[in-house]
Amino acid sequence: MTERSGPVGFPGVGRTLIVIPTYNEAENLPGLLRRLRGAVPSAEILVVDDASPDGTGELADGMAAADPGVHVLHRPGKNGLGAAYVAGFRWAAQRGFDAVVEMDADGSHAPEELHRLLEAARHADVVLGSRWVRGARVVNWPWHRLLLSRAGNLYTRLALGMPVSDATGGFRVYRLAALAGLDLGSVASQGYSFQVELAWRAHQAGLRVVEVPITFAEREHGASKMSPTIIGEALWRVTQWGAHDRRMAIRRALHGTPTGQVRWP
Ligand SMILES: Nc1nc2c(ncn2[C@@H]2O[C@H](COP(=O)(O)OP(=O)(O)O)[C@@H](O)[C@H]2O)c(=O)[nH]1
Ligand SMILES: [Mg+2]
Repeated sequence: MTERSGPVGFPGVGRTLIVIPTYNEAENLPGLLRRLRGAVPSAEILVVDDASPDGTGELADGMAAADPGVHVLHRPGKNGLGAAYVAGFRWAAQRGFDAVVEMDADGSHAPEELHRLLEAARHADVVLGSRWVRGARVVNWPWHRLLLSRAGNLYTRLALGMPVSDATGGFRVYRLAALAGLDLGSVASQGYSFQVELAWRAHQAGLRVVEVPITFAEREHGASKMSPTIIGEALWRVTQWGAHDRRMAIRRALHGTPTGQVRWP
C-alpha cells in the first residue's frame, strides 16, 4: 500500500511534511531519514539543501529516488535557515499539505519523539518542542551553548513578553492553515532568529501555541553552522520587535484599541 492510498497523513493532523534544511549534513542525513520513515511513516519528508559542498543534496536525491515519501528542494547556495524553511513551507502549501514539521538534520531532534509533537498538534496551531519545560532534557551540549540558549530565551521573554520557555528551538509543528495568516513573505530573519520570529508572530496573531518537552542531543557528526553573525542578527531583531511591541502598546493606550489585522514591523 502506498502512502496516498491509506488513511491520509498523521491521524487528527492530516498530510504532514517534515521539512529538513541541510547544509553539509552528509554524515547525518541517511540515518535520520531511516529513523524518521520508521518512526512516523505517515509523514512525508522534504530535504531543503543549499548546494552543500559535501554532496548532501545528491545523497538526498538518491534517497528520494528510492522512496516516494522523500522529496528534495535544491537551492543555489547557502542562504540561511529562515529562507530554506520559507521555501519548504511554500512547497508544502502548493501541494496541499495540512501541516509542516521543522527538524534539524543533525540528529539533535529525535524522530522517535515526533509523534508526541504531532499528537499535540491535534489541538494546537503551533507545537514547539521545548528544551526548557519540565520533563525536557538536554544531552551533551557544551556549557557555552546551554548558556546561549538560556540567555537568548530569557532576553526574548523580557523583550517580547511571550509566555514561551523555548522560543529558539527548531523542532516544531505548524498547521498550514495557521501559517497562512503569518505572512511568510515578509519574514526578514535569515538565520536562527527565524524561529523566534515565527513564535512571536504566532503569539501576536493569537494562535494556539503549545510546548512539548523534548530530549535534545548535541550532534555527533559534522559542524554547527551557528556563528556570531547569526547571534547578532537574533539580538538585533528581537530588540527591534520588542520596541515595535511597545510602540503599538503606547498607540493603543493613546488612541484606543485598533484590533483587526496584525501589522508586522
Ligand atoms: N538549507 C540550509 N540549512 C541550514 C543552513 N544553516 C543551517 N542549516 C541547517 O539547519 C539545521 C540546524 O543547524 P545547526 O548547524 O545544527 O545549528 P545548531 O544546532 O544551532 O548548532 C541543520 O540541519 C543545518 O544543516 C542554511 O543556510 N541553509
Ligand atoms: Mg544542530
